[in-house]
Amino acid sequence: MAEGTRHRGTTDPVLVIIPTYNERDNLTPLLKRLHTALPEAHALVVDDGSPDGTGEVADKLAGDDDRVHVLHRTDKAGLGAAYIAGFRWALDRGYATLVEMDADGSHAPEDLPRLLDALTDADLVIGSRYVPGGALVNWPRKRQALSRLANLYSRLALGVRVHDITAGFRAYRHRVLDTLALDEIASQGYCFQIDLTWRTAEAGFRVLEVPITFTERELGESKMNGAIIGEALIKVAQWACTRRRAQLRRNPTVRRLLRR
Ligand SMILES: Nc1nc2c(ncn2[C@@H]2O[C@H](COP(=O)(O)OP(=O)(O)OP(=O)(O)O)[C@@H](O)[C@H]2O)c(=O)[nH]1
Ligand SMILES: [Mg+2]
Repeated sequence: MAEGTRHRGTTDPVLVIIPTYNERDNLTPLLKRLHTALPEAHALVVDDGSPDGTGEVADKLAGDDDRVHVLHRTDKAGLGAAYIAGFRWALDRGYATLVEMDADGSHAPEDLPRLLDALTDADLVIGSRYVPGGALVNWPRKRQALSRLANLYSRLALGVRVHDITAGFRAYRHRVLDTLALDEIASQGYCFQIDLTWRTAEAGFRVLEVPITFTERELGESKMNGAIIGEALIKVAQWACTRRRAQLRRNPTVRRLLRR
């Protein structure tokens, strides 16, 4: 790995994975901001054959800058599948820190140095909207309510003490993603973030949240839809049942009853 991709000693080298679907107008300014904030980081754009030509914009950026890489996939297969492909790409190449960041400008690259600094004491750092200091800018009330509800539901169902479990701005240490069974992860939408947080916490890794300012996209369209919400509702309920069953099996009274 080139020395040039390193960041402050402990968590380097860094790869920022950016999934894209129809983000043509957002990509160039975002990468510019990223490399102003973190000149040494590499970026991997994972594009699912965007009809608007995002993939070609990414190729052009990669041609002009060695720090930019592109992974082309043929069909729109969801955010989760794009990230899994990006994680595998990064693990194969030995990046020590893997960052998730949306392409729509909601996640400010300027917040990344703080996330990476916090990773010195953690295995997963989540850029959180819902810890003191976190903020939302221009996000419609309905979306805020949905996000808050999804977080409350997931926290109660899964018992994970994370305030922004659906957040998509995160930094993982290599060892976390190398340990988790990526093959088993089939979540698509923001449920993917819940899925990974839960697995990371269950595996005993240290999860920290740092406040970020989340800004509603100015260009392009959201890919959020009813199917993504439905997926999260059903999957979280299933994981909650699995967790409860495991807790019961560990309970001495239940174990005695089962042995009879
Ligand atoms: N490669 C790939 N990227 C995707 C897919 N769906 C969404 N994305 C990207 O994932 C990121 C987050 O998607 P958004 O549409 O902003 O959805 P969101 O952030 O959950 O919802 P909003 O808050 O409404 O923006 C963006 O960079 C999208 O371009 C997909 O199927 N494949
Ligand atoms: Mg978004």
